[in-house]
Amino acid sequence: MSSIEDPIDDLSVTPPKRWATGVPAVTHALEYSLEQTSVRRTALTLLNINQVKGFDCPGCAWPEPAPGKRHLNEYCENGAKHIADEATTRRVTRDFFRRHSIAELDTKSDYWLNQQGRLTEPMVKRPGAQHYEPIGWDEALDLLAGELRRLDSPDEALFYTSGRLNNEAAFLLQLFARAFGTNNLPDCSNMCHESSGSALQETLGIGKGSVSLDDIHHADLVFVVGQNPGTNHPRMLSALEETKRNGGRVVAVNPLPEAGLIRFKHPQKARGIIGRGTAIADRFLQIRPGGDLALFQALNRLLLEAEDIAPGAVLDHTFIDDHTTGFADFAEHARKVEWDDILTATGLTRDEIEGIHDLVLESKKIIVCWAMGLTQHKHGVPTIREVVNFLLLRGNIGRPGAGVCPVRGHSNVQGDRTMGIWERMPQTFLDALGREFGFTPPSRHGLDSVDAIRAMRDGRAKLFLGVAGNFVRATPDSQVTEEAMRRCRLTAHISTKLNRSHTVCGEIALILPTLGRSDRDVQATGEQFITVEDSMSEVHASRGRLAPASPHLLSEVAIISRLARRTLGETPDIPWEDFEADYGTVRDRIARVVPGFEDFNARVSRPGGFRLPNPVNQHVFRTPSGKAVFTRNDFTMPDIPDGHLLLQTLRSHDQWNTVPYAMDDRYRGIHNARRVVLVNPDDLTALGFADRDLVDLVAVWHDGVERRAENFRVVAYPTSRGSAASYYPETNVLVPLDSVADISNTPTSKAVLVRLEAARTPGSKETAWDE
Ligand SMILES: Nc1nc2c(c(=O)[nH]1)N[C@H]1C(S)=C(S)[C@@H](COP(=O)(O)OP(=O)(O)OC[C@H]3O[C@@H](n4cnc5c(=O)[nH]c(N)nc54)[C@H](O)[C@@H]3O)O[C@H]1N2
Ligand SMILES: Nc1nc2c(c(=O)[nH]1)N[C@H]1C(S)=C(S)[C@@H](COP(=O)(O)OP(=O)(O)OC[C@H]3O[C@@H](n4cnc5c(=O)[nH]c(N)nc54)[C@H](O)[C@@H]3O)O[C@H]1N2
Ligand code: SF4
Ligand SMILES: [Mo]
Repeated sequence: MSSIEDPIDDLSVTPPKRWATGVPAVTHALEYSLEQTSVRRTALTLLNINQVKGFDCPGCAWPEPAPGKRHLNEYCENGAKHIADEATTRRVTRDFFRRHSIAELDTKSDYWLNQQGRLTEPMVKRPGAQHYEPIGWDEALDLLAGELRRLDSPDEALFYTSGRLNNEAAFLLQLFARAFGTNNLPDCSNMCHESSGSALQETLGIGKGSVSLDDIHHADLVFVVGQNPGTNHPRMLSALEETKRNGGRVVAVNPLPEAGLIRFKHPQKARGIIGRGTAIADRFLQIRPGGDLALFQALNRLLLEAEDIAPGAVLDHTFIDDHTTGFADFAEHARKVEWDDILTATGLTRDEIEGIHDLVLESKKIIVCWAMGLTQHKHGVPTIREVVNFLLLRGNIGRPGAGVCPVRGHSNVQGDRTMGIWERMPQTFLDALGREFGFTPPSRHGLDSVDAIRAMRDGRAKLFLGVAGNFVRATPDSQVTEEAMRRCRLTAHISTKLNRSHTVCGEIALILPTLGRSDRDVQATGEQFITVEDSMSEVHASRGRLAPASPHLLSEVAIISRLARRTLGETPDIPWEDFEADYGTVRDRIARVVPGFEDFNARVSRPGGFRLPNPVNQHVFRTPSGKAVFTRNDFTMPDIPDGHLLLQTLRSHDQWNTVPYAMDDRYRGIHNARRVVLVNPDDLTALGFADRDLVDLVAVWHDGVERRAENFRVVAYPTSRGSAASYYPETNVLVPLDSVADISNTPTSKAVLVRLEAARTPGSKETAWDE
């Protein structure tokens, strides 16, 4: 890819912020909104975010407080920016595509592509063409259906989704894929919380978190591990503030001293606007990257030893005896973990770890929250299993104020899984689906995101349909992935905004523009709402309020239903037309197929919706033994040879996944640049580099292929020794496709072994800034 990347020469650096949100956050959100859209639309959108009769913030999966407890402004800076980005009044028209060839668009930055505005009508790139041209909906969907039918096997098709998709459309998409004959349903979750799902399913029998917002508020001790809530789940800080007000404590574990973890100013409260805000983390453990497995092993060893000294006073034996298996085996193993190993892996002192142990002993109710800092490591699954061991030891599962809290990313990523978006849905789900719709779903597992790339690369998959994401930029090994996509017969994307996945085309390519969460959705039977499930299993309705970005947009439900009809022909037991006309009929079917959704339409119509039961909270564990499982996890840590750094690829404050909104990362003090790499000053000296040097990042991987990201400005930064941090997706080119987490197959986006080299071609095209 020859994309002209973001400017680097305007870089300015200020000290990292010690607090998050407050007035500047509100100002920044309004600025972005007014830049993108009108005052009226800004007011209309902001007043409707996360309100009972409004729409669900598409910003992240953090839950809303109960209906009576919401603020008038129940949103954060980033939620507001996210909505403004969708509610923008800028438009991409057919004229735009006439003016810009696909090759030219491919040289533009991700930022530039997004800034062009909302997509307005279906477009096609025909074989050999240099430009997209307009195409009617009927012709577009006939073309796509025809190519699907022409495949030698349904398994040559891939149906990718991101967690932006709502429940109704997700349910229909997986129904369509399976009625077509494949389980090839890769999704963003494969690159996100798959490690959490794998570890929790195995140990607790369900791949979801067990806690509610109320549990967070009333916990004695909350761990926030591998997560940057100030940027990625801002309202989580309000929840943690409440934990603290109720006397609870917070431990943050991170290689970076992230602003929100240190201090927080509540933007909607006078205290937050004027005062110094609340100090969030009582303890901050600046851990080495990938050291979390060792940390929790250390805590577990300390707990076992404390129990030896005071038998019966430390562990919850009743819970362990009644509800778990594997304790003896685990305990024998856990006692053997060596302190030398622990201290090397974590980079912490024994005093620091013992200090946390003391907090644990003082706390009856403990919650561990985590996100990508744990999941995107080679040993992400064992790390999360060890977190579960830690909680099981003192019975911190299935009682108020305690439990597991994988903090989800995309607003409906959890719901999509519940609806069957998974390449490996259990047979019970497939049987129920087949019974309801009169067909036999395929039972062989489908391809996940990494395997989907391999299949396209090797010519085993030929047709790619992406719904609500940006596959080419979200996935690892950008060059390999782009070549793989270009090998396809057809690539099609159901999207709201222009992105790189539209410029990296198969022989034929389609852009199918759709409604966003904030757009009003009117079908034959009238105005529709959709539903989503947040990170804490709350299912609720979402209603768009704005006039759609263009009269030619179809909803995701409509596009999928129409495509299914054209592809599958007559399906007497699947009334696609009814589904499109009345989303309530989709929910009626969900109610009959998906456990926990009985009486769906009635229950979701209540203000605030309903919470799906998590059997773990009744001490019901759907594991083969019927009990929660202690596991033994071999000690392991990333190997960082001399002269190398372990690079983590993360989000700036001004981006939403693959989409940069601006060039700043305010809380970390980075301004006007994204091609920067944060390195500890001592590592820089040891490596022979200095602050602001221009370097190439070169990945080190055993296949000998050179993976290089050019022209990054070094910033001396207080990150933990041995680690470096840089933004995604600019650095995805460095993540080898085969570098994945054991078991979950998640790309190791937080653990890329790199070396720094003086920039090979400083001042090359890549450093220029275009428009
Ligand atoms: N504004 C905004 N909000 C978002 C998103 C967005 O792009 N923008 N994306 C959404 C999505 S899809 C997701 S999945 C979430 C992601 O939310 P996060 O997981 O918070 O996102 P990342 O930026 O990947 O940050 C990972 C954090 O883990 C830390 N970390 C890295 N390696 C390690 C490690 O080895 N150990 C420990 N303990 N910590 C480590 C990093 O320093 C960083 O603070 O956010 C969601 N919300
Ligand atoms: N190196 C590295 N790679 C990563 C990560 C990392 O931390 N580091 N994180 C991973 C994670 S956690 C995730 S979740 C993935 C994210 O991967 P994706 O979910 O695939 O990517 P997004 O950037 O969220 O997708 C943005 C596009 O979604 C479309 N869109 C937005 N709203 C809507 C809508 O309402 N409907 C439709 N149909 N389309 C819409 C727009 O066209 C927009 O351009 O990336 C993963 N990749
Ligand atoms: S915390 Fe997440 S869901 Fe809530 S307003 Fe902010 S971005 Fe939206
Ligand atoms: Mo994610």
